[in-house]
Amino acid sequence: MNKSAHPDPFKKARTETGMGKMDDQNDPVKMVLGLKDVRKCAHNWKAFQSGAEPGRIVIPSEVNIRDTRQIPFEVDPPEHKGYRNLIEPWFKRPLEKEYQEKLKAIISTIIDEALAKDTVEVFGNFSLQLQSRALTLLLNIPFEESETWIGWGAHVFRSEESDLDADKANILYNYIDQEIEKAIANPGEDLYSVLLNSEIDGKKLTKEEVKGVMILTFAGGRDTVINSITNSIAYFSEHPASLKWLKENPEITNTAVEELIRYFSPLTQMGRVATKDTMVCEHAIKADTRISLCWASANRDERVFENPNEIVLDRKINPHIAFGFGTHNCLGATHARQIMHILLTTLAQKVSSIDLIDFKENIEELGDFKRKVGYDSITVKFNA
Ligand code: EMZ
Repeated sequence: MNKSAHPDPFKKARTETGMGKMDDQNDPVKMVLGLKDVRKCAHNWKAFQSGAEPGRIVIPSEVNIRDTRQIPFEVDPPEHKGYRNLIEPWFKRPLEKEYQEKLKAIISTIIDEALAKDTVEVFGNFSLQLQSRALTLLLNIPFEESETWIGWGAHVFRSEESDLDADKANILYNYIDQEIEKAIANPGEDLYSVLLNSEIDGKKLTKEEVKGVMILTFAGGRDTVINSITNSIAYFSEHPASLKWLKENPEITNTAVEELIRYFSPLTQMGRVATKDTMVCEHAIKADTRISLCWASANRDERVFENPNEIVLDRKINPHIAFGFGTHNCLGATHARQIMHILLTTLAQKVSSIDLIDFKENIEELGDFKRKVGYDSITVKFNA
């Protein structure tokens, strides 16, 4: 009964020193592991900046495969605020009833398709589809476009050859360039057109800025959402009683979503670059070196969460930071939460049990730490 478990590799380092370390392409990272410390560093954007060289705050670093600055995530205050205020209302649309109805239709269809099949490889033939089809709503573009994105596979930067494949990344960048040109020639109601026609302080966004927002929208919510969906299916396959419980008590669904997201912490960590010599947990941090805010470790902090390594679907106190914390908290969180909410509700309604047939775990290698982030593949049978 532990195939769906995600062990916490950070416990020892977190409790002993509060810090971990890893190398990453010769640009080492000091990892901040405790929840309080992660929050403190995330809050301190003056000492720990996001607006470093594009790609450098991501771990593994994307400096070699990306020149475009992702917006608003690689911009610091005060400029950050102008972008964030502009984009935020669009990313809150998942709170609208009409949006939720459309999302429900997408998710229902996918579950019906899965029920009709003998077995399903969930990572590539369920979660990727769901994420891509749902993204057409967030971008407000025709459903058919999801076929193109599904064709790229689950990772936009990762291929069989490399975790940071420049050729693969270029597929995404060229595609976005093309879509921007199309939206200029033929403006519509989609996110590209909306951004191209927006202004901050009386100045129109440039194509490069629009591209920066779009890369983030495509890349930031891709494997994170796909892993959240896949990991949830794995969990329910081993815990049919939880599925039944949700069906009988739909009022716990919001709490259950937060708990699954805390436990899976689909984004392990995010980096920052120190702007000056400073200290974290009695560790010296030199100017122009990297720290990481390790959300995955913080979310298992035993000083904050009771039984941190258990999934407690109705957990009462859950101040998790799986969507980040502070200025840069996740822009896509509203969309991601809706996906998870509707997924859980619809699974509980339509599926009685899920048989786990075969799986291969996806383990991140982070220096001394090895962390299960999800599955490279997982085959199940859905039972009505
Ligand atoms: C970046 C990042 C954003 C990065 C919130 O996370 O997600 C990663 O998956 C991408 O590779 O470019 O968008």
